[in-house]
Amino acid sequence: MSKPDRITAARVIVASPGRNYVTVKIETASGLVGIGDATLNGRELAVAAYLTEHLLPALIGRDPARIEDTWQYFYRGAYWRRGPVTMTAIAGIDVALWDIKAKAAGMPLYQLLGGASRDRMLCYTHADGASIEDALDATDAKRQQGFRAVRIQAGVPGLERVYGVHGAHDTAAGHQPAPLEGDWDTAAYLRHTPGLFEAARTRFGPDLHLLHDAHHRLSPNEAAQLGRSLEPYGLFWVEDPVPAEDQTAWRRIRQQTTTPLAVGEVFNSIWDAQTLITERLIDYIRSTIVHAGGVTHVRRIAELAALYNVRTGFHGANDLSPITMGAALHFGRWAPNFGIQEYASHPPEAAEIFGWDWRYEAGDLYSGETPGHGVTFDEAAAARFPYERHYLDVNRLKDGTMWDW
Ligand code: CS2
Ligand code: MG
Repeated sequence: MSKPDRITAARVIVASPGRNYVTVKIETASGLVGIGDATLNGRELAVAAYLTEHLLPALIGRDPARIEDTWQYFYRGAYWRRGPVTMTAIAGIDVALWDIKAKAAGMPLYQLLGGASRDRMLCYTHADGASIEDALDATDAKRQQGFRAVRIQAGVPGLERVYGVHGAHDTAAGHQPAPLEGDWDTAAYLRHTPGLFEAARTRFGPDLHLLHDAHHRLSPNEAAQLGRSLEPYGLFWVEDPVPAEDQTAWRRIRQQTTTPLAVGEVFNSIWDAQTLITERLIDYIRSTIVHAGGVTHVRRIAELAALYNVRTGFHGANDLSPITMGAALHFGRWAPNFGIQEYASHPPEAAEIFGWDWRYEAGDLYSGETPGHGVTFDEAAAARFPYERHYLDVNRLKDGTMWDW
């Protein structure tokens, strides 16, 4: 039996090509290199420190092929298990090790997972606007690019900002001093939103898949009202209608509306979704590879979901690096219960440090065939884009009460 390979080096690179990304790079004695995404938007350095101080030193000398054992070692060994920082850090290592194993096997990652269940993955993208007309014009522009599924968000009269869409801040000032603040009025939103989708159906007809993200802002009963008010417009899904800590609250929503429900981008373990999946309270699980412990753990979530006819709808905002998109497309190519992949394109500068073989065409995404996950990372180029502190926005009700963004 040949001598097992050994991990000889592992490091974290934080770079900001248009926005911050955290990348894990692992090297082995046999000359293999694997990379993983460990980006946690607004908390990047917390993950980088967790990796650099607490995980990567213990990687050196380990057999890179022992992915499951390494996952268990860092999950059970943390003692203080779960949470977004811990699970994003583990994910960065996990994806880099799957990249190495697939390269060692000379095959694209989807083959290692079990081969292709499909050749193309339906995707959806974002269309936002300050008004309904602006949002529908943005939607039309995405249709012209071939998208068959679009998430539509429109400004609500009386509110300053379009919810769920990051505000622009003065990046010339370098580190952002504090989060931008949004404003919110649930009653105004509930009055306004049905009109957005009535106008969308009138303009685009029945075939375009329409999605919407309520971004954690409603109560269960308000979410039930929203879902019921949108039933005439046949949405693909309403996402994150309520904060997801209280999984049982979704029973109320499910009893009251047939509008499909999606949740999970803020989840970081199977336990966050266990009740939602096993009680069939949702239709799509959005937990993705970078924030839910990597391929090793997300595979467990997807397999549990498959038992209950819940499909994947992975998070794919541009604060997840091209590495996560690459790994997600290999995962989506294999997963028997793949549903849809979110695709909000990365900043143009990202292509100066990442290279990828996945591609978009006519509303679908295609994984590559390169051994591994098919994404490359130019560490020298990354040095040209130093980290800058940027926050996720925060949100307040009109009376100043802190609310969910
Ligand atoms: C949004 C995200 O894409 C989505 O569904 O919820 O853009 C989310 O706001 C960001 O990923 C948070 O970093
Ligand atoms: Mg979302």
